[in-house]
Amino acid sequence: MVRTLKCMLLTGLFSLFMGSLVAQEIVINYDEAKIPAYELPDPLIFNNGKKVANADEWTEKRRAEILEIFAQEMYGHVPARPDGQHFKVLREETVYEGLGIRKVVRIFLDETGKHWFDVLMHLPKHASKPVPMFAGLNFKSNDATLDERAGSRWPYELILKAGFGVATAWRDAVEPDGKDSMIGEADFACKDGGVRAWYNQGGDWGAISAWAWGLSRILDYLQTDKAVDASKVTVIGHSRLGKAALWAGANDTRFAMVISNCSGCCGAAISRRVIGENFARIDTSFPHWFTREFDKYKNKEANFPADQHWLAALAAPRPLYIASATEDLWADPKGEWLAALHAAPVYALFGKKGVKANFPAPECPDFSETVAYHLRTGKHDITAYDWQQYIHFAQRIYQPK
Ligand code: GTR
Repeated sequence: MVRTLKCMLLTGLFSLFMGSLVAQEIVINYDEAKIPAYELPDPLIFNNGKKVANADEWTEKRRAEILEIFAQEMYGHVPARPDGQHFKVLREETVYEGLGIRKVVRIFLDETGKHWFDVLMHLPKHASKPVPMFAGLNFKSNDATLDERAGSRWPYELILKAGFGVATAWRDAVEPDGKDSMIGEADFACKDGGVRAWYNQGGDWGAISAWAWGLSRILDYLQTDKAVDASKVTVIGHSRLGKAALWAGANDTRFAMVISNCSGCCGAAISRRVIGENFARIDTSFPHWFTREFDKYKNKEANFPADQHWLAALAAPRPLYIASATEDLWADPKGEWLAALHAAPVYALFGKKGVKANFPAPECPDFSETVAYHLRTGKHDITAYDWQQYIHFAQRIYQPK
């Protein structure tokens, strides 16, 4: 009898313990059949409930409302260009058997000379006029991209041969990708503490906003470089840096085109599908990417006042390219495509078209209109295949025959 009681007590305690474990567990769904019923919010309804009537109302009023929602509730505000910013070309050399020029430019963020990050540029050597550019951050360091070119993340020769230049800076030189990067004294802010610690004018801004800010600083430089056609700079990014590219393109309309590669949750993927990575997971693993306001949406995607097709639509009327990979279920390929699809009503205000109505098969890029999408066979990555599609798209847009 005593034994049975003891046993019951232990079982009770055990299930209580397990219960609290389960409560803390973040459930990840990969089953389309288990996606909750959801309704996508309409980007063309003003906060006051009125309908956006035309392109001017979008550009002059609604766009700013949406930008503010993402700044306030998800990423934090992106501050303006810092005073005293200036540039210095550190090195220039011919590379790839005369195909290109490699240039390293230091972006000094103020007059002290203490706060800076470096941009690695490749430009076609024999261009007869200023060239269109791709600009994006990298994960491992500028030098590492030189080794990654063969592995196709940064296929420099491919890009140069197509007549494009490409500029990149190391993500961590702008803002380290660590949870503690808000903390600490930063003398060389952009080397050690990160730009948020030094230039804390954005208030509570997450690393995604800091990276977006860094991308705009690269564009500031590109606007001064005579070899570059600054009216044709495409902001591009993969994964977390794809989130940053979308956010940079939303904030800074000087970017002429926006490319999101496998950007997933809080990038291009529709959040209300709650499939693959979700708000609770991303905000637990990477709280430093977001403003603290975002915490309240953990397990509450449907409460978020926007969804990611609104972020995609902030690229309008500029060309937008979203891409996914078949095995990248964590990033929800279908959800990324749906954001491209549902950005269409905003593009339509400008007489521009979005993607076709059917989710495309792998290796069947849908890029004949202003919003493009492709699904690549394979894993979470940015590959030469992806770059080839982006180049084709950009060639059509920038160099019409
Ligand atoms: C994952 C993260 C994603 C994505 C990815 C990446 O761990 O959950 O949101 O950004 O990292 O950046 O490679």
